[in-house]
Amino acid sequence: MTDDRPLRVETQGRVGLITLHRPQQLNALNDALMDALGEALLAFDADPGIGAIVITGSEKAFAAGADIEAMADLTFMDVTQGQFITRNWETIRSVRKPVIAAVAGYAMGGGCELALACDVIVAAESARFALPEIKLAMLPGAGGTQRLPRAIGKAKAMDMCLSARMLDAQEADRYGLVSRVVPDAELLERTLVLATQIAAFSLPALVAIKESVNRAWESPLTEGILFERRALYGRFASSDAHEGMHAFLDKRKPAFAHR
Ligand code: DAK
Repeated sequence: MTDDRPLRVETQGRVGLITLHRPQQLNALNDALMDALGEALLAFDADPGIGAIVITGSEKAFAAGADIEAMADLTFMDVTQGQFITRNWETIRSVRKPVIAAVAGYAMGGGCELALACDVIVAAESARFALPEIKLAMLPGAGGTQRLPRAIGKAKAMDMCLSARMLDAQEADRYGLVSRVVPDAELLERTLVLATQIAAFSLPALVAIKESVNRAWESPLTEGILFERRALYGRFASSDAHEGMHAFLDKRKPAFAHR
C-alpha cells in the first residue's frame, strides 16, 4: 500500500519533528501539504510537552517551491477568492515556539520562503537556495521579497529575485541567510541536538525571545527596545526566571517548570 501523506510527524522528547514528504515532486508545496503542515505546527504549538519544532525535507530537496502543476491554470479570481498563500502558508507566522528548518538539497521558491519563515536555518553542505519565480514570469509571493532583503540586504536579495541566482550553503552562510552549515550526513542529528538544547530552556522565555527578535524585523528601534524592555520585565513574573538565577547562584542545574 502506498503512503500518500504529504508529511511525517513525530516527537523526540520535547522536540516536534515534521518531515515534508512528496518525493516524486521534490516536496513541491501544494494545498494538501500546506494544510497538513499548518495543522502539525499548530498541534505542536499547543502541546505543552513540546518546546521546539523542526521542519525538514529529503536529502535531495527541502522543497522545490510551490507546486507549479497545481498553480499553472489558476486565475486571478481563484487566487484572490481562495486566499491563495494567505490561507494556509501564513499559519507558520502564528507559531510562538522556535521553529528550525533543517535544509538539504533544493530550497527553491516557496521552499526557500518556507525556510525564511522559520526562526533558525541549519543548512547541509548540499543546500541550495533560490527564488527562481522570475523564470516563470511570477514573483516570490510567500514572503520572499520581504524576508529575503531583511535577511541578507537589498543588494543580494535583488540579485537573487531578479536573476534567479542560486546560492550554495557556504554563500548562504556568508550572507546571513542561514544560521549554520553542517555536513549532510549530520544534518538531522545536529539539528535535533540543537532543537533539544533549545527545548530544554524555559518555554515562556523562548517565546518572549522569539517575539522580541521578530519585533526587531518589524518595527523601528525605539519601539523594539520598548517591546524588549517590557518582555524583560515580564520575565520577573516567571518562576523559571527566579529558578534560573537562583540555580546559578546555588551552582546547580536549574529545574524549569516552563512557567
Ligand atoms: N512543482 C511541481 N513539480 C515539481 C516542482 C515544482 N515546484 N519542482 C520539481 N518538480 C517535479 C518535476 O516536474 C519532476 O517531476 P517528473 O518529471 O519526475 O514527474 C520531479 O519533481 C523531479 O524534478 P526534476 O526532474 O526537475 O529534477 P532535477 O534534479 O532535474 O531539478 C530542480 C531539480 C529543483 C532544479 C527543478 O526541479 C526545478 O527547477 N524545479 C522548479 C523550481 C521552481 O521553479 N520553483 C519555484 C516554483 S514557483 C504566488 C506566490 C508565491 C508563489 C507563486 C504564486 N502568488 C501570490 C500568486 C511561489 C511560487 C513558486 O514557488
